[in-house]
Amino acid sequence: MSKKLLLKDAHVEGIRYFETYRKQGGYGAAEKAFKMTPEEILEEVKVSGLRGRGGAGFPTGMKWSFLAKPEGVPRHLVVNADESEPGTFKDRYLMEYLPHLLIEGMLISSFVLGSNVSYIYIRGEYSWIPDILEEAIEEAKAAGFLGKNILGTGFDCEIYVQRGGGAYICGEETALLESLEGKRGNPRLKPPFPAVKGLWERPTVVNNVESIAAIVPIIDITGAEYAKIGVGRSTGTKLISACGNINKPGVYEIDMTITVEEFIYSDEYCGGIPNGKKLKACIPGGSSVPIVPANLLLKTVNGEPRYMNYESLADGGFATGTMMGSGGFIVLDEDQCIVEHTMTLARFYHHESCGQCTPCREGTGWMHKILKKIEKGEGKMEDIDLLWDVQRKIEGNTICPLGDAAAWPVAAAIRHFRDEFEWHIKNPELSQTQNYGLAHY
Ligand code: L3W
Ligand code: SF4
Repeated sequence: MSKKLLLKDAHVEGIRYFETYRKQGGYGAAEKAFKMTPEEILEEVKVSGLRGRGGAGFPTGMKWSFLAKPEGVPRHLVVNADESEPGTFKDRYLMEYLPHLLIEGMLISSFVLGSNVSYIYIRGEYSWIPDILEEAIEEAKAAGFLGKNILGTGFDCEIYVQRGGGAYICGEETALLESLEGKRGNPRLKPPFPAVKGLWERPTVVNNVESIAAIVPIIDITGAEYAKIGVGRSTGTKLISACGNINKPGVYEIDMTITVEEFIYSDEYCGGIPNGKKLKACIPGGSSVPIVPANLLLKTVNGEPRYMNYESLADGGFATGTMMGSGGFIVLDEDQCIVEHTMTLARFYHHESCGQCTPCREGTGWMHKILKKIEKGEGKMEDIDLLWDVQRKIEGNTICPLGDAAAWPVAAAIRHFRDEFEWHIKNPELSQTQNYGLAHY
């Protein structure tokens, strides 16, 4: 059984409220941290090996150490709670059930970074969660864990919650900052990175909800102990939101040593596939990461079992591997149509493109059009090559990763499931009425 660090108290009744959270030992890590220097805490975070839980897996301690500290310029911590990646709902769970874990993590992180005013930028569609967060902030403030002169240390910290307008692109960190400044959420060119020029051109650290929540157990058990959980550079625990054709959809905390097979089939996690259906494919890290067929999902290119961690999922690179991404684990059984699925994603990315870059603005639209044509049984064989060509022209040629995120699913679908695209073209009359018994397992 995986060790629980973040969700260990998730089912304690009333854990959403300060009193219960405190009774369970809550804010103990903050009290411990305030007896340390910011440099000592930063060292713990570095030693823990924590990697960003939003998708990129960038080492958190390293990001924090990049924060510029010009004299007299305020610095900010911004929590990215704009969780909009299809298949990803683990931050929602954390904020809804354990708001104080996030606030305690923010308090410790703000202390390290020297942020007296920190923000949570939350996805607009999570309309009921800002009230939960704001209530928790008020409770923490009343108990002296936020506000002025926290625990008599002289450190001041306020946390504000900002609701997004419901645009996927505002999860990209620089678009988020633009939106937080009150502007249209268009991504900025990087560099400069937010750590140097972020919110209102001030040095800013943008971290995912789960990354900041993980600071609490790191301080509780020490960075060295946290690093012992997991394997290699995949340290600690990771939240996975599991959905699709599984018996037990939900949010699971795993320690990154379990195999993909165990995650899908064991009763502790997804509980297998309904109606005894076979596994066709899976997208393990949110819609932006490459889809992987069952045979490559259950073992690596070297024939080793594939594990639920950053390295093992990426084994083989983009040709045969995928990514841990945000941990949005989408399972597709044998009845699912890969062409339809890829078309749905293409429609999403086209709709969500901010339109600044021509390859993304135009390319996502073209990919959607071609996929729609093939899916309806109106495609030609050349359309598959055209689709491949369009996605190639997007990848690496845009301001932000949305372009890559739109291209990768299409590339992976053609690479692994070309026969399904061909089936649609060869069987126009069956195209919309029948699903596909093509074997990929
Ligand atoms: C200072 C440097 N900072 C890098 C920072 C950078 C950022 C972090 C990672 O995209 C991925 C994307 C989605 N000095 C720095 C530096 N940084 N070099 O490190 O940067 P980067 O560019 O590798 O990634 P990103 O722009 O943060 C995130 C993928 O995640 N994704 C998206 C999921 C969506 C959600 C959601 O809905 N919650 O997570 C899923 O896989 O495609 O590739 O902070 O500033 N030299
Ligand atoms: Fe906008 Fe797409 Fe360019 Fe990102 S890649 S800046 S979403 S047009």
